[in-house]
Amino acid sequence: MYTLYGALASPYSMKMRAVPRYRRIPFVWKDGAAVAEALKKVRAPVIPVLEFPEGSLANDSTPLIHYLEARHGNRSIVPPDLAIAFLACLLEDFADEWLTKPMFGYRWLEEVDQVQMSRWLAHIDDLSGHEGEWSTEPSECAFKLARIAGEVYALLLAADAVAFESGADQFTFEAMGQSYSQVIFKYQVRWLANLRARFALLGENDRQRAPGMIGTDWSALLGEG
Ligand SMILES: N[C@@H](CCC(=O)N[C@@H](CS)C(=O)NCC(=O)O)C(=O)O
Repeated sequence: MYTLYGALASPYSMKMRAVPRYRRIPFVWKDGAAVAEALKKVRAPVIPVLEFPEGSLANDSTPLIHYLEARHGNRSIVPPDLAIAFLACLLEDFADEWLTKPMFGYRWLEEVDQVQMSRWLAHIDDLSGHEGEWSTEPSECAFKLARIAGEVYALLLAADAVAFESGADQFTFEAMGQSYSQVIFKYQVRWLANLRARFALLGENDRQRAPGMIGTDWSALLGEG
């Protein structure tokens, strides 16, 4: 049996918990004091932490989701079409590493958002009863999100990587008419390399579909690597 350690207020924990629920993989959910104990057994002190049936513990939601994909076949959450799977991977990274920034404001500053977001979270929280079939085309919403990610997050990844390679401590980039600066984030440098490696693994046919699928900002950045 798996044990998942997390907290209700942690978006990464909620993302991770939704996966075994949808996939109908049995697990035990623990929060509170148990989390502090689990955090002693992993390198980066962040939640969620997954304890495997064999007893080892690991964290970082995206790789954990892929371990579960490798270990369990039913109700996979990776689309069978490789180009759509790449789009899904890109949107996940965008949500994990960029949408966390606006999330806090949009979710909690205004009362209307507090009500709306609480309802939305409750809706996707348990998809174990959901039945469906993969669509052959991503939704219009997925395309639009990929474009927004290309106009902002792709530029962050590019600026972060260039600054890291030059040995700088900080980087700055301009998007949507605004300037944004932060300290180098090595984790995102690794993710850009990971996205480029996945992009390179796509066959010729799927790579040609990429500009229409993920937008030209992304295909330029990922093709460079
Ligand atoms: N890349 C990690 C990020 C996990 C993460 O940042 N979790 C937050 C809670 S939502 C945390 O534990 N923050 C504590 C800290 O940064 O000290 C993942 O995808 O699991």
